[in-house]
Amino acid sequence: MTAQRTLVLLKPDAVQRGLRGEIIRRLEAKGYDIVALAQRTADAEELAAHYAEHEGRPFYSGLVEYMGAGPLVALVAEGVNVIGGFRSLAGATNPTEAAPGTIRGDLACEKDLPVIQNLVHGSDSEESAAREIDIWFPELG
Ligand code: DAT
Ligand code: MG
Repeated sequence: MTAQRTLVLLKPDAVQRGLRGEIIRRLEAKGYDIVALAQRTADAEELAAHYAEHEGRPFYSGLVEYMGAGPLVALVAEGVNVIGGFRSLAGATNPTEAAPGTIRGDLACEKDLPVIQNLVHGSDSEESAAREIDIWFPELG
C-alpha cells in the first residue's frame, strides 16, 4: 500500500462538453489528491510522445487529431493505488462497454467516428505514469 501518482487527461471532448468539474469532482470525492493541474492545447510533439505505444494503429492519426483539436486539462493525481483506482473510476475504453457508475459509462457515448472519444486518459502502470508525468509536468521530475 504505497502512494502513487498517475497522469490524468480530461480530453478535449470533456472540456468542450463542460465536464471538467464533474470529472474532477469524482476524482476528489473518491479521496485522491490533485498535485498539479494545467489546461492547454496539446501540440503534435507531446501527443506523439504520449501515445507512442499506439503509433501505427489504424486509429492513431484520428487519435492525435482529436487530442489536439482543442484545450485539454492535464493533472497529476496522488493516492494509494491511484493508477488502477483512477482507471476503475474511468471505466472501459469503449463507452458502450464501460459500466454505469464510471466516468465513461455515465458520461460518454460511442459515436460513429474512427477514434473512440471517451473523455479521460489515465496512466496504465507505474512506468507509464512516470513517463507521462514527465511529458506533461517535467517540473515535477
Ligand atoms: P485507454 O485510454 O483506455 O488506456 P488505449 O490506451 O488502448 O485505451 O487507447 C488510447 C485511446 O485510443 C483510447 O482512449 C481511445 C482510442 N482507441 C483505443 N482503441 C481504439 C480502437 N480500437 N478504435 C478507435 N479508437 C481507439
Ligand atoms: Mg492507455
